[in-house]
Amino acid sequence: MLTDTQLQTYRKDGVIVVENVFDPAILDRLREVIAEFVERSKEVTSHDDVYDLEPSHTPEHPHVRRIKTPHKLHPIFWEIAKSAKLTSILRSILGPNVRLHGSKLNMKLPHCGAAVEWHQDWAFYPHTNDDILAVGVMIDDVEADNGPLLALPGTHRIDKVWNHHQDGRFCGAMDPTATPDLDFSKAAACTGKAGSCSFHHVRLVHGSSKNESDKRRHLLLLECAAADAWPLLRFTTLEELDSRMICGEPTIEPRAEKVPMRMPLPGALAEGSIYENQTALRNRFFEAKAAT
Ligand SMILES: O=C(O)CCC(=O)C(=O)O
Repeated sequence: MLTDTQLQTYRKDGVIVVENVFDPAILDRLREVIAEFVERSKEVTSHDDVYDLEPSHTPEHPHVRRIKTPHKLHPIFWEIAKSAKLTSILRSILGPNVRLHGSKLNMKLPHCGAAVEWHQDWAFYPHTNDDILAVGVMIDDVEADNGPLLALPGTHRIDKVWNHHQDGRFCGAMDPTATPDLDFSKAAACTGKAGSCSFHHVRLVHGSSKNESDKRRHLLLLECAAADAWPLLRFTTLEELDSRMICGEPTIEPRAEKVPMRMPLPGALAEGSIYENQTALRNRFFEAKAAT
């Protein structure tokens, strides 16, 4: 359970970090599972349904940038999503009925972990209401220099979806030169010991810098929605939707709220992952920043 103060902070800032959600034993098991995935990536030479690869990836030096939808690939990810401590926090924020929207494991190796440009998750997956958040399970200690998630507090309360298009197509990122209403210097880093979790609102503006350090940073992102938030896109079947319930009961009565929306259509030139989508972005914040 969250304290009232933590809940108020989440409502005001749209982001909180909670320590000690997962114990060392499950993190060790998770690291072993990840190591097996990395071992198998040696057979892979280009992005596929499981792996998003760093440009430097080779069979000798496997550099995996992301494991896609890990909840579809190994039961440990459901064990984590449904763990008692995590579900009690999710219930405090989203109510009793919570569905997994999606998952991804972002992997930043020492000196080669890629940046993610500023964006709102909401721009990727609009729903009938915005009681949705992403949990960031810190598999390694996350510090200021190994590429933490960076969040702009309070931006989830601004009644707007920023433009994530370029040249008429979705590109999964905001042009930092076209956002005079945002002060990126106010970004807060979500840091914490391994086993801590960050929780960020689906409309919060956030990004992530490169890992310039010699420490690894693996972050498991679990996208969680109130069960009555129904996706406006990529809907498959009721059975599939209901199979992703984390806790509580599913519903066929979506709750429609007056929320700003902008569809991620037409789709990105490079599909597959946010890293691929964002390759189209001309004005880059993190690369430009690294170059100065
Ligand atoms: O890896 C991170 O720090 C977060 C990246 C992110 O926001 C995303 O993958 O949507």
